[in-house]
Amino acid sequence: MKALRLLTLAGVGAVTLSACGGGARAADPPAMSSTPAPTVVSAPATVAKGPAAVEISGFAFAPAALSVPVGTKVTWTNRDEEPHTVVGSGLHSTVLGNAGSSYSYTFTKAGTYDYNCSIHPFMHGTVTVTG
Ligand code: CU1
Repeated sequence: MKALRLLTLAGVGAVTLSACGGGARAADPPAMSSTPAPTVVSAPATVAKGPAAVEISGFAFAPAALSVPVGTKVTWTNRDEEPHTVVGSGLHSTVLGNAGSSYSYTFTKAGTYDYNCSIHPFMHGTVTVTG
């Protein structure tokens, strides 16, 4: 009996809440109460905040173009079963031979860092570091 009474009270509460929501402001357009859409960045590079990650998957770096502020640590993680590397512009990983193996580098100077995979030279990536 006690459980039934609690359920009944909860039901009354729900009715009361929905009654409040059905007041005069119910006619407001839905856009007024919804979360604003995220700002669309027109730059082609992915802009990272905080630590940044690049996935190596399907013989490609993703994102291939990344933009980060100075001081950002970027971690590349191999998701392929094939070995890959991250080499160029001061970047020099060991062979990331297993899926899940990773390489990190902290960018301390602004500039454009081009890199590729030394095993598959067609794999290109760029990190743009902004001051
Ligand atoms: Cu590779």
